[in-house]
Amino acid sequence: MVATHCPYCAFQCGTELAVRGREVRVRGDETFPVNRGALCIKGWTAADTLDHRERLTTPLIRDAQNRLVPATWEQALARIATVVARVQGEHGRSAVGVFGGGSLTNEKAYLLGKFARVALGTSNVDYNGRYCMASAAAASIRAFGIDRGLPFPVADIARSDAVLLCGANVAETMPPIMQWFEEQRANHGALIVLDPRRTPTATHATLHLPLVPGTDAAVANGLLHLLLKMGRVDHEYIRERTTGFDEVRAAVAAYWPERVERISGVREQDLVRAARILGRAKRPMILTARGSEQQSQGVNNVLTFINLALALGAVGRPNAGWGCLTGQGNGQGGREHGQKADQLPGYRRIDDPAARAHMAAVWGVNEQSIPGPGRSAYEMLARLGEEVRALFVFGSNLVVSSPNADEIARRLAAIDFLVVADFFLSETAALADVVLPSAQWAEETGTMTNLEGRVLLRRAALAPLGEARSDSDIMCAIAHALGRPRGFTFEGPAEIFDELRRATAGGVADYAGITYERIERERGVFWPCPSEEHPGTPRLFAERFPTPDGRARFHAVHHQASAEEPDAEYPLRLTTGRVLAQYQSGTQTRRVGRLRELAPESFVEIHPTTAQRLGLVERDLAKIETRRGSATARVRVVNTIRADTVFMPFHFAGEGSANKLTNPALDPISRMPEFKVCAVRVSREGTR
Ligand SMILES: Nc1nc2c(c(=O)[nH]1)N[C@H]1C(S)=C(S)[C@@H](COP(=O)(O)OP(=O)(O)OC[C@H]3O[C@@H](n4cnc5c(=O)[nH]c(N)nc54)[C@H](O)[C@@H]3O)O[C@H]1N2
Ligand SMILES: Nc1nc2c(c(=O)[nH]1)N[C@H]1C(S)=C(S)[C@@H](COP(=O)(O)OP(=O)(O)OC[C@H]3O[C@@H](n4cnc5c(=O)[nH]c(N)nc54)[C@H](O)[C@@H]3O)O[C@H]1N2
Ligand code: SF4
Ligand SMILES: [Mo]
Repeated sequence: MVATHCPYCAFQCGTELAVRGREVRVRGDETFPVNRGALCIKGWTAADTLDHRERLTTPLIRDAQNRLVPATWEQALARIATVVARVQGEHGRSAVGVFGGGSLTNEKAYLLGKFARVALGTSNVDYNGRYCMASAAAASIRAFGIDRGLPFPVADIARSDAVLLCGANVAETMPPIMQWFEEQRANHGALIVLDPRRTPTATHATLHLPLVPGTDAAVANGLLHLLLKMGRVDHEYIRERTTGFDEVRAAVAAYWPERVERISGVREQDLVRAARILGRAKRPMILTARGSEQQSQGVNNVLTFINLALALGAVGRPNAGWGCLTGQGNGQGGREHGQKADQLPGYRRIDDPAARAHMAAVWGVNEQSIPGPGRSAYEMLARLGEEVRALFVFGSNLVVSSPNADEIARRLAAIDFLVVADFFLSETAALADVVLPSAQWAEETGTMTNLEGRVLLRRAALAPLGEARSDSDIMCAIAHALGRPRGFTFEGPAEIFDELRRATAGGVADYAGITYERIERERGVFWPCPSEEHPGTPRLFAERFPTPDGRARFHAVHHQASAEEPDAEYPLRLTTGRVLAQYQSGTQTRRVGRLRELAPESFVEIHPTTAQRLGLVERDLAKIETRRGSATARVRVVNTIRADTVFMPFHFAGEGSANKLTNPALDPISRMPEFKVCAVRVSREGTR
């Protein structure tokens, strides 16, 4: 029995693997305190991807006939070395870009940043977390001086007496978390869900607020307006632990309930009821996820929810506060160790001279040789072929998951050289010049940091299939092939982790005191953990905030319209998201039989009155069009969605791909694309 963790989402359920030869069976680990044995269907079926017949088992190289053909590692590495040398010789070092992912272990995410800065010497490295929780991260840093998604363990949910859950459909996106909400309800706690759809999560709620997509800030400001009027804000806390409240009080004065209803569609009486529930609560908790965050106003939206939590005096109090539900398996660790364009390991800033000096010492390089900040994810992709002429991708299927995906596919096809490391020939890998076969979750060891900031150990139970190699071995082999081997020789992941510990020492996300042995013994260790004697930090902010004056900062923010509002030509709003049985761009889960049966194809959810007006019935094929592109999807007529809004999952490629439609308008601070709102028109395409 090998104790490890699920390969998918940030809940990182503890699992036990029964291994016989190459046959692996997964079951929930009842002793792991986060999921306590529960798994969702993706976790149960995770082993189906391991020896799947479509696994990549050798490198592939594009030949003269434009076909991807099997090759040896030597051939693939030689090809990479030649082309990288040429592209960098002609266009400069930053002409080679690197795109990483939040599913990489901490060791790999750390090494990817080092690979980019030290082996390639490029400033252009970023990752798919920019599409995920970057808005929450930026807001959290502004308000609290630190970004740890949940500043408390998930078990705290059970003891909060009122949770406001914003843009999160956790019943489908991390189902085992529902046990904590069920416990909360059994303790007489209330749950308010803010979502344009009555999702499976909203059906568990005391109160569902079905807002117009893109209007979270108006709702949050409206709630604070009411709480002030009801005399339910904690003035003592505000005085002692925060700054900037007066500006916020002035700003929310303009959000009286009738106006909020006009903007957001949330009925006045429901808003008042929500304010009463929160105002009465002793341990109010506000949680946000992608619904509120993936917007061109994503940072502002989160700041308004943080304002609310601060005004209630909740942040830093046990079983209360604000938190972001991080999404990807290592979405938390993936944003700490330097695969971001503006960041060095330990959540240090790349433009901070002290941070640069520290990393230069750890890496044994000259400080001047470390490049400065590069382009953020979408900005790098949107300029492919101009500034960036060659791209390495580790852990993202970006032609399916990027907004305005047709344009990104055109850009990728036009660059000089694309290298993709993956387990399967993803839609992105299919466009590559060189494809490298990566080891999967059960074939390599490494640490993951879950949504609570708890560092966990994922253990190898099998050897990599065929000639697949761990991404860290791949990065090291490329560095050697490029003739830049220094700092790219490791005995194994533990040695990379030891370097990561030194790299993060003294940083915000300090892992210096965490060891594989401690993680095993203690069932995970919460960062910051600056020394081996330090117990780790499950809860933040009890005494002070890591800001210069120790106080949390309020931010006065106004509702702003989404970048693209409906009009006569495109009269409906499109929002996008997830379903239970598929994961992300679907590379893994679309290949698992049981998941494919549950969620076989793309669809569009439409309210009955809207469907009737458009002449659409259940199972029709609808054509969905925006200013970016057009998609075709199966109609689902549901009364769980607003009549002015349609919903599509983004898990599918080809004609049904939601991202052919989405708007790449970016949040000015986090550079997060507006996946959750754009203007669409829907018409009947036919039946099938
Ligand atoms: N089954 C499954 N689970 C997953 C994943 C997966 O792909 N599949 N991915 C993982 C990852 S990486 C992530 S980031 C998480 C995401 O987890 P969630 O954030 O829970 O997932 P989403 O479905 O993207 O969005 C949540 C909800 O936001 C609502 N929403 C849309 N527009 C708005 C808006 O303007 N305001 C508000 N308040 N809500 C809005 C949608 O209707 C949707 O129900 O899930 C993780 N878990
Ligand atoms: N319209 C719309 N678009 C969205 C979203 C949305 O809500 N709506 N959500 C966004 C969010 S929150 C996210 S997180 C992104 C995610 O979208 P992507 O960045 O595409 O993430 P994945 O689909 O997880 O892609 C991971 C790819 O890497 C491979 N992979 C997984 N683990 C590893 C590994 O360890 N090593 C290597 N080499 N490969 C690996 C998988 O097989 C897969 O092909 O999508 C974003 N796109
Ligand atoms: S909730 Fe997330 S971590 Fe748990 S089994 Fe499902 S996909 Fe895996
Ligand atoms: Mo995500």
